Amino acid sequence: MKQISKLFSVLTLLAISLFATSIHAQIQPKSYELKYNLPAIDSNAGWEDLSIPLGNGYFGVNLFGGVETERLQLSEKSMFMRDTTQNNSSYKKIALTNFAETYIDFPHSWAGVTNYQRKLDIRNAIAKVSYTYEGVNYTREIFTSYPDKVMVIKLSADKPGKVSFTLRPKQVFLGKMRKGIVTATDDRITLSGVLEPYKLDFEAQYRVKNTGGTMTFQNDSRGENGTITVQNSDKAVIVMALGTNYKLSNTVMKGGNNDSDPLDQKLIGLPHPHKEITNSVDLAFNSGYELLLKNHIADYSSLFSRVELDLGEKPSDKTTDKLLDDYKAGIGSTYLEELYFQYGRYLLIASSRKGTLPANLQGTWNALRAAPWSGGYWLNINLQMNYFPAFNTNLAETFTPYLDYIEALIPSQEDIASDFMTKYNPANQNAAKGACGWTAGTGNSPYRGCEPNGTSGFGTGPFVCQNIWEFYEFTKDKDVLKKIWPTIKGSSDFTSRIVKKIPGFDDYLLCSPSWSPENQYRSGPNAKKHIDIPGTAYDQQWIYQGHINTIRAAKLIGGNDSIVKSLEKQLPLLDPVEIGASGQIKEFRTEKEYGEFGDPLHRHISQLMGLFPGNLINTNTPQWLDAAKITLTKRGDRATGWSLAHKINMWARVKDGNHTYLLYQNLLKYNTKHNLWDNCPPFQIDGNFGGTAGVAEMLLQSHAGYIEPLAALPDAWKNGSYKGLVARGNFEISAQWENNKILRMQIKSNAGGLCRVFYPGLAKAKLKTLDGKSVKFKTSKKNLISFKTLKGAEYLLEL
Ligand code: FUC
Repeated sequence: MKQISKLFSVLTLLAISLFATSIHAQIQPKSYELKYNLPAIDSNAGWEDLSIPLGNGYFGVNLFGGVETERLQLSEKSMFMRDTTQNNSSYKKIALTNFAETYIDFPHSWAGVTNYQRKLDIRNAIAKVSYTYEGVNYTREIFTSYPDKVMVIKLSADKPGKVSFTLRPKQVFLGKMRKGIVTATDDRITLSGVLEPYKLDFEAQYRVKNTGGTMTFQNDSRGENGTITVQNSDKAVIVMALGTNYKLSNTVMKGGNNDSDPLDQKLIGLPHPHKEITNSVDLAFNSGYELLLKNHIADYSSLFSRVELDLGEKPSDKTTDKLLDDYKAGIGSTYLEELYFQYGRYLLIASSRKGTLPANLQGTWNALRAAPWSGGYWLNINLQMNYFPAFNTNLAETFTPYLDYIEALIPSQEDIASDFMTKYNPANQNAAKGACGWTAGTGNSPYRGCEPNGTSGFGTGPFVCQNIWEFYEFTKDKDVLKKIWPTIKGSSDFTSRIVKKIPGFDDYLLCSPSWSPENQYRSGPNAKKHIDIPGTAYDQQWIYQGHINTIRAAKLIGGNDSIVKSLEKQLPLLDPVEIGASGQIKEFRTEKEYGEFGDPLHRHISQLMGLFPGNLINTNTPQWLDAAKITLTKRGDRATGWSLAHKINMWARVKDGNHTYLLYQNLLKYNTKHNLWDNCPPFQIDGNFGGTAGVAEMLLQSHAGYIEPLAALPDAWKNGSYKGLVARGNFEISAQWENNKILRMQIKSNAGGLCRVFYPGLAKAKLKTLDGKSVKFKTSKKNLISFKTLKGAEYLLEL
């Protein structure tokens, strides 16, 4: 017996030493939690700073964790209502509004509570509130499930008969623009109503199951405020489903672009969500808590657990608010830096899933009558930034809502494109109305597109397409390529027609009118003077980048599309990057010294779009890369949340790890709320997503034709490892490093094909398959190696 067990341990050791070569086996999944020892204050400021966000793509929930009353505030991305309390800027007139509130009243009092904890487990997307009151330990568990389309709440106590509460959903902001009621029957509460002007029908249904004790329902005399009361139960489970009659389509995106347009009632005739919601809530009710939880964890963790990052510290014991405040005071925490990175991935999964609308300016979360900037789809950078981490942090599935949305938007934008052609370049129109491709502008919503203008001009379409093209670059999926082709082709079709020669600007083909987003006003004595200079860097770089992407796509599609020739002919005339007298990349064509026009510290860094998210400016264009660094330095290290996030990605692309890290620290220190939400200010989700993408960009780059691990590693991240980041070509990369140098890399080839990797010392590395067979590679330039991969195979590089 003894001998057998000895043999067994020898075999185990052998197995460990064989498989120890896999980096994955060595990275222990760490616990990531937001945690607090207080409820969030019940106010708008408390919502923004300390509530815990949950979401399943379809809807969002913010948990406050009160002891007397729990507040679970609900959001849904199509809940647009006219805000009659605002009369200024148009973006505030029809805006995303709070879906409703869910209150749960308990016979408890904060004064008698001990051991209070409120947390969000990011690894499983489950929130928990627990405390002791009069000798009983109470627990609430809450999650939102994508597969079952419901919110699930479990209320329990460690002594029998102690669970008592009243469930009290509530309509908010009722008035001329919002009608609605809440009614209860048996174990069900229905909250329903309609919003103006679009005639949006909305509904939520709750069902309650108690174990032991009693359950009763109540309605007020007007039948408008139904509640359910559970008394002396052992535990209870509440399930809730919600939805609206909104359906994303070309028709819904057309018309109604002017606030008094009768087409504003555009949802009339679409089926009421009642049936679907009844179905979801009843199915969930019958499934029971355990099965719902199992489905949820299986679904969520299949996405979340693909990526791990370990920078050396154990999970902190501090509450998240304390951890952040200490960080602001200069007490570093690589755990917080990991947490913020992983939280961005959590938020993307929570706000963008197949079949839902894309993540909006606040992801999906909004407690206000009218969300700031309408809670819409802002295309001068914000929506694009939401999806910066979709591919490199291994969440490509979250991208489909973006693509669906842009596809629905295009028909109305085709008409706009024709109008602009007639107005600005009729000589080149050459096509019927609606057949000149498409163009985009800044302020879009689930209900309408918009025209290009000074906040974002003709470069916006190709900017939108950059994410779309990367969907293919990162997945190498031929079906994706076929699907995205008409969209990227349509964008280049328009931009190739709109550019023209302008007297006094040599033979170049320039965009005119042309704007540098939001930075069109001269600062200083001539403040507010409009700048009207053709061919801004923003437009020229995006048009150039769009042409390159479309040409590459066309060649892969195999068709001999006539557009390719004309795009290729235009490329040398687009002159996308010009270097000025300060060594900077010029933002405006007639600019000499840096900052001559516009605000030199402006949050939009439009002249560097070709650096990130574009890839025109890279190590193969060293002069441009140097000029990009000069420009970044001049733009400064402080800005709005999303702007800092953009700078993080750009500093990573100029390969300055320590400066990138400084910007990442600034984002955490100056533009982050205690629930780790990005604070533009106000709260905007784009900074979270851009920050997460930036960390990935520090650890892995692949935009210059090869994979470069730790391309911008800061000294502060001396030792570490990561698993599962994705490089273009669909290579999943893991790496381990010590003293800022890579020891080993693991490469999983998801699509086959040639793999090119650059890293100092790589020419001398050993390459083998995961099961130990050595593999030959070619060294083309110093330390740039390449080898053929088999689809599905994994490789190890040891330095
Ligand atoms: C762009 C930015 C603003 C803000 C808005 C939602 O217009 O310039 O800073 O983020 O989007």
